[in-house]
Amino acid sequence: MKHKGLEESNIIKLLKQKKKSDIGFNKVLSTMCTKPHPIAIKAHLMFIESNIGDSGLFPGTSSMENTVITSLSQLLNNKNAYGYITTGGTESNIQALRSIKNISDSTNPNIIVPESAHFSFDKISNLLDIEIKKASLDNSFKVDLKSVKKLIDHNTIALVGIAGTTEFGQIDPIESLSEIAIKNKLFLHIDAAFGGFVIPFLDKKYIFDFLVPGVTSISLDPHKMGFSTIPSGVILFRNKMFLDNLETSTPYLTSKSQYSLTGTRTGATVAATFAVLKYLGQEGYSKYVEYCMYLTNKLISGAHKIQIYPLIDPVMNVVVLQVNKPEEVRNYLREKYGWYVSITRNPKCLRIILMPHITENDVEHFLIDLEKTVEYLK
Ligand code: 0PR
Repeated sequence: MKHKGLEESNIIKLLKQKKKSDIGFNKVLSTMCTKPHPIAIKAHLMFIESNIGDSGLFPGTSSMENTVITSLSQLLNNKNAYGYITTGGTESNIQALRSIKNISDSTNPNIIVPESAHFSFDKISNLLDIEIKKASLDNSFKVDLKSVKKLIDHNTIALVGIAGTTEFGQIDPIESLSEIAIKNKLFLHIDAAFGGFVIPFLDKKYIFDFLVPGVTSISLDPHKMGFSTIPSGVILFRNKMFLDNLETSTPYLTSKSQYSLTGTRTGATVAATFAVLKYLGQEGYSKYVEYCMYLTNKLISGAHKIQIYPLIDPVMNVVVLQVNKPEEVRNYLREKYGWYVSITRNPKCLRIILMPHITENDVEHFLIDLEKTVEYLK
């Protein structure tokens, strides 16, 4: 740090320069985030200094958090769910498993997650000292129930199901996982970080939430398909016991205890999430999901025309395309045409997320560039 500070205009100039080299969202088909809704940005800025880590100083912000938790609990079919606004899917998953570990009395606990689980579960293994057993997938890239059953032993404390897998956008068979969990007296955490703001608004109905009796917790992220600002996630628990098991006393704060992972906790994303939920309502979210699914279907039918086929019929706005030399295709698309796509791990395919910042025109141009790329790399 220099001894003397700079003038504001110089700082703004610097910031503009830095912002210019960020890619942002233009031609970005690899991200599960999108531009926050303008109302979320407004709310975020209004509450930029709010810290609900010391919630007694910010009762207004705190009441917005309660409203968000109640609204999302209702959306996921449990009027009595408990939870809080986290920094995203990783924190939500950590907290769900931390609570489960605290409740269970195993000295050497393990959990069973699908092979398709997000890498946040590898962090959980390391942080919480829980063994992570990975169940294989079936040919539609859902978790294979036989594999799950085989992995259960007397140290297993929980199963994890994914509603909207990071790579395939697939939904695990949550009702069957619930039956296995109940039969074996295991907790069942659902990672709906991506799918939580998609599945309830799809035309086709999938049962993945608290309606399923064995489901004990669900993560869903307002900063993905929820149009809120980063960092906002939500963890919901079926009942209060789970939250109680995360409680830490905070003797010198305005509140007696905390159950969040972080201490100081921004209220800005709480306000942003509150505002965008109020603004869009279920109707607004349904329209966005309908738009993303329209783009998804447009991409799939365009791909068919150039003899490129999806690995699975897309369930949500995640498309996995089978191409030869996927890494080279990805690199060429970026270097030659400026498109950002990613690659799935197993099998290696192109992964494309049709987020609301993508336009119809983008999809058309992408298909043209994809055809030229595949032709060039033949
Ligand atoms: N669970 C699932 C199913 C996820 O897809 C993700 C993130 C997480 C948990 C973790 O959420 P946080 O990253 O909020 O902690 N999925 C995306 C991914 O890893 C996140 C992402 C978003 C990555 C934007 C890149 C990007 O540009 O692919």
